[in-house]
Amino acid sequence: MAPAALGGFLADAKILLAEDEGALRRALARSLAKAGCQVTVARDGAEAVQQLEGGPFDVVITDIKMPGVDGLGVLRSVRERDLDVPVILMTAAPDLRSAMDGIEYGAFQYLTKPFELNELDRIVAKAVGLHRIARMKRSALELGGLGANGAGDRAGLEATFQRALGSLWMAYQPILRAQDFSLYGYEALLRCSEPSLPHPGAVLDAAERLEKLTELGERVRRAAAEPIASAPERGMLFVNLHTSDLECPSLYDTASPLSAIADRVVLEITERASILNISDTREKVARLRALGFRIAIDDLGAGYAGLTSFAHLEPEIVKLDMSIVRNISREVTKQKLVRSMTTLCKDLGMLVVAEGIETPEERDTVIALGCDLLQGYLFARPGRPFPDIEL
Ligand code: G
Ligand code: MN
Repeated sequence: MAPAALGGFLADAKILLAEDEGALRRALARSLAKAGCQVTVARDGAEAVQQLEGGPFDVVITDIKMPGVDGLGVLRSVRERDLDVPVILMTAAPDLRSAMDGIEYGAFQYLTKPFELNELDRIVAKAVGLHRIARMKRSALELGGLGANGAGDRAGLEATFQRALGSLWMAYQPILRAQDFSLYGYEALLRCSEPSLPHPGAVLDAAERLEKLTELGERVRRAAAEPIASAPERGMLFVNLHTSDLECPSLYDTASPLSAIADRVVLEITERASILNISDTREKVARLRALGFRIAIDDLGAGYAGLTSFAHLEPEIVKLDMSIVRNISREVTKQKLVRSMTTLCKDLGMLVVAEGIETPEERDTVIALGCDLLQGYLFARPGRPFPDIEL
């Protein structure tokens, strides 16, 4: 029996038990039922995955080695449905590799066979208790307005990220010429309808944690290029790169969808992440130019100080971060800064974009200060291809 304090957790706890070995399955099920649990049994992994439909469960207990879908497969399926339910893995032959996988994927605990039935009761009771805490934590986050905040473990994060990829789409935001408000082009912006990854930064963070930035970057570049053929006017396409995309061979592939329209594409490289850890930046950027791409520095004023990004990228276009544009009509320091930037950029043959323009005052000030291109909610919010400009 579990200690008295924990024993209460077992009463009516809903348990899914997956074990292909009949005698052991029956013994475990009997013992858990005796402790008050409601036990659903599965004779293998595939059956366990089916049984998940009848959930939710408080705890899932699964053997690791089973024919067909194994214990880690069960764990992944569990995480596609429930970010928090504890999964206990059982194994006769503990090997470090599968143990590490299991823990990384969010297994709650390992049980090495043979184990005492009391031991199982104790661990299951603890799992039920901690599951309740995890659910409360999630509600607290939601109440605090922080959102469900995704999964706490790798299997959950993978499921979340796959849903994000599945629902990925590109929003487009017009960029206008300051001189006559005509359309210069569109910036393609990553969007998805996965609620726990509510903004592009969250999708990128998830990709980074899963080491899937390359996959995400390729998806974004392909998706960004797609509707351009049907754009109402022949404009430029601005595409955001993550600095790590510079290491991705497909970026330099002459046959990629983006390369096919390279003479209309501006690749934006953000100031927010350092390019110092990218090797041979100059050479890479030269290869991109040889393909026909133009380069922009994005979010200038929000990231690193110093010359590195300018010196390494020698951009054709500079995008001022919206934090500099905000309230610029009332802040003299910002005005001076932008004036110096536009003067300098003009001398160097670079165009300056003012991003995030929200008010007529901001618009008029950045135009007076010499910005060449304009972007922001005042003209158009990012939307499905292709939003109209409101003047
Ligand atoms: O980092 P980058 O500059 O690529 O990001 C642009 C982001 O800013 C997009 O997510 C876009 O939706 C958002 N954005 C675009 N225009 C405006 C604006 O006028 N105001 C604000 N607050 N955000 C904007
Ligand atoms: Mn950008």
